[in-house]
Amino acid sequence: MNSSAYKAWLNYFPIEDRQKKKAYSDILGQTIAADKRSVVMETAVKELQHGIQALLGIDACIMERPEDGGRVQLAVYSEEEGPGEWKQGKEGYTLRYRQESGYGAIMVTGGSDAGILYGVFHLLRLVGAGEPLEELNVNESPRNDLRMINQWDNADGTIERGYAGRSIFYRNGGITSELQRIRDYARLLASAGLNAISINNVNVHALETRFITEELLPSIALFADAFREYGITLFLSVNFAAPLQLGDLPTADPLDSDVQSWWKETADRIYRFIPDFGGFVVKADSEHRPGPFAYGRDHADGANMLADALASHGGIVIWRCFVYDCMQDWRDRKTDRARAAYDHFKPLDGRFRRNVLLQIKNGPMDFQVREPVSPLFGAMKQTNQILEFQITQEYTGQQRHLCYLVPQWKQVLDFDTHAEGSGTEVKRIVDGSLYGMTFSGIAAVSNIGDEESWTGHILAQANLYGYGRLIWNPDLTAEEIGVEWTIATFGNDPEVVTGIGRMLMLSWPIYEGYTAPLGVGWMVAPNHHYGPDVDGYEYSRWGTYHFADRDGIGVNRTQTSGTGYTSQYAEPNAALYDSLKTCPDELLLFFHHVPYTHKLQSGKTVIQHIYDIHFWGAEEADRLQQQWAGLSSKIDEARFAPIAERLAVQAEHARNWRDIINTYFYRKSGISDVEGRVIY
Ligand code: GCW
Repeated sequence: MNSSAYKAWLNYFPIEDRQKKKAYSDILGQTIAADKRSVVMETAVKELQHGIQALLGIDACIMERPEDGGRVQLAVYSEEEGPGEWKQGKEGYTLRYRQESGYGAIMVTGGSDAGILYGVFHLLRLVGAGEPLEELNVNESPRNDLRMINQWDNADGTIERGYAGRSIFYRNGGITSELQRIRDYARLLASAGLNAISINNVNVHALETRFITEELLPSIALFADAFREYGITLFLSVNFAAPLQLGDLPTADPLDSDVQSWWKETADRIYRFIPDFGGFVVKADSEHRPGPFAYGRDHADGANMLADALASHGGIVIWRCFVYDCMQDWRDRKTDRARAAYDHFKPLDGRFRRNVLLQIKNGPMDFQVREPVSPLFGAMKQTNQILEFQITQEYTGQQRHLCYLVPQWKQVLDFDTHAEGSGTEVKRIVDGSLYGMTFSGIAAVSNIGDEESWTGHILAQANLYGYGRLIWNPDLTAEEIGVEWTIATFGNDPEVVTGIGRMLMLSWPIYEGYTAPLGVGWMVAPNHHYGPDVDGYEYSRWGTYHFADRDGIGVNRTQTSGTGYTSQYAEPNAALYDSLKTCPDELLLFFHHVPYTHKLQSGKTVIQHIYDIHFWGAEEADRLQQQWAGLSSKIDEARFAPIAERLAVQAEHARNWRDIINTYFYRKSGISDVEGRVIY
């Protein structure tokens, strides 16, 4: 697989400008000197050589004696021996230009071999973008320690919520031995700055429960080897009831000493095969997965037991907070799914071991196109936390629709929780700095499968890349990341860069526009979650309702007359959301039930907003298609055509969303569109 779609943002288009090419060649096209050759350093050198070859058509040679120096030098510095300005930490790096007598040289120095690998990818990205190297002076270090990807891949080869083919890891119940694709994936992830991966679905079925056995660990270890080459640590999702389900013990009670020993032996076994194994990801007592509740124990008991098994090896437990009642009665108006994570976990603050992290979804529900930020961020001051995003577009168009999610994630990271007064943004909580957490970071559900393009919709590659770049540095803007990605993926023709940039940046508002309005969410068909189906979840057990009737719509989550969810936020957010006067429009229906005639902050009524935004969204979806068509001469056919096809499908489905949603609310409310547009 060698197509432009497969290469994604590592396309490395040959430099055509002759002057630039010469300037780069003089520096990069000569000699490479690299420190001690660990696996990751080998990778860094290989990537540098590959990039130079692709960009400049030159085979740079490797110095036999690195101490003699080279035009590009890769060196690890520790804090003590490094240059004075060194503050980068283990995965950080610096890129410097140095004028030697008669020639220029580039120094890539890292806090570790992984730092150097990141530095090499950065250097190549700059060259690909045509940036000058003279005066190069870059200092980088990741803001988040753990920068993780979660695969929701199943051993049968399917991917839960996967929209880009089947698993690259498993086929027909077996673990693949085709490691090239795995290595290529590792390469993409590392080049976006990611350093950890869990390789199986959090819903751990019978086959995957056996991944921790003597029989299957050798194959799992091969994955670990492939990821290790790129500085990526491997994790497994485990089944809390494994000792029971594998037939070894009559119980999985976390306080039972046999269970504790079973997990210790299991951990010892795993580390025999994978000495740098990262640890476990656990979905317990959630959506019918087994957990400690069956034994009258709580989440701290469960997580700590696993943490103790891993502790002597330096492993960690990532315990998910996606715990709620998925057997709710829709007639019961008091239970509020949004409250669940906080209600379950907040009382346990302070009880978790140092090597446990709680993994919290960005919002209180489930990766909707718009949700408020989970109130758990900032609420648990004595507990390590990791934030969970979803790159795979389960509720955001399933990679048939364009939806660049970086702006959404950016809003989450920038959200001020006020947990310690103003300036307590989510990004400062999850990077561990605020509460001095021992482990912290960000995880996200992957959007890749075995399709040639990795992500199905080629433009959805921007989400995988953008995720990595944003969590490396949450202060980057979504626009900057979009531009960087476009240049690396399609080259730096200014028309392409602005055109695609505009499409990316508008795509989330557009998608939100023609789907679920004002923070209400859902309105999709049960099971596969592709819409529109306004009442798809209205009378079901999942706790996700909009309560639309002839008079109004929305969920009352206020303190006085609603579910009280708003009180889970610190002030002033609690009051802000609680009051109809101050609640932001985009989240109005998440927090309040209002009449269709209620006036938004924007001055429009709710019903008119619904009509307007749906007409606008569908029109803009059409325009995306036209914008893309305008770039036809500038994009290779192999990528132009499939993207055009997706955009056509999107425009058609957007019209469908528009008409169904508008018609539904017109029929419910009996209120006409003031502009008299067609509603059925
Ligand atoms: O959104 C829901 C998805 C499930 C998923 C679950 C979770 C892996 O629909 O498919 O299960 O979230 O996050 O555990």
